[in-house]
Amino acid sequence: MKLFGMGKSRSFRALWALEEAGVEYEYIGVEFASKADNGTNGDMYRALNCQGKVPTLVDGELVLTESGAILNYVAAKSADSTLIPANDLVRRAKYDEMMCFVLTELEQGLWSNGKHRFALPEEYRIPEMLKTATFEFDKAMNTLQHLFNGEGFVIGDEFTMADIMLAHTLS
Ligand SMILES: N[C@@H](CCC(=O)N[C@@H](CS)C(=O)NCC(=O)O)C(=O)O
Repeated sequence: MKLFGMGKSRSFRALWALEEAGVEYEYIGVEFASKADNGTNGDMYRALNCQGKVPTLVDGELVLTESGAILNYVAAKSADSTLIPANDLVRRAKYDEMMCFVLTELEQGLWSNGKHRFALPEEYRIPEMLKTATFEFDKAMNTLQHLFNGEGFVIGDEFTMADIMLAHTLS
């Protein structure tokens, strides 16, 4: 497997997942917004990921974008079958709930904050969005406390990819 990523970004959660899974992989660092051979705007990378975002995982013919999908795929490839609940329907449902919650609710306020502080081209940044983003993040953090009390692991007493998703997002 090959993971294309960049330092402090969502690719770190995919890198962490590969390490936990104990699978063989090669990490290929890319450079944001560059048209160079290793750049996210270069032809090679755009052919893999049309948005020029990270992470991207390549496994043979499979090209996978979206960090949540990558975590689930890597867990399924691992010899360690505990990284994603497989046989217990209730644990799997709670796992999916946390993955979806982090990606759609918790990340939203954080990402809006990042986008309007540095990620978007300056002409699209709206300073007033920061107040809204903080409001939304606080709401999501309140909900998180109902989903997970912070003790042990996110899903019962075993470490899963949901721990990576939540810990990486909060960090
Ligand atoms: N939903 C995607 C988001 C990926 C994403 O936005 N990655 C950021 C880095 S954390 C990126 O590549 N941004 C570059 C850009 O927006 O052009 C995922 O979870 O993988």
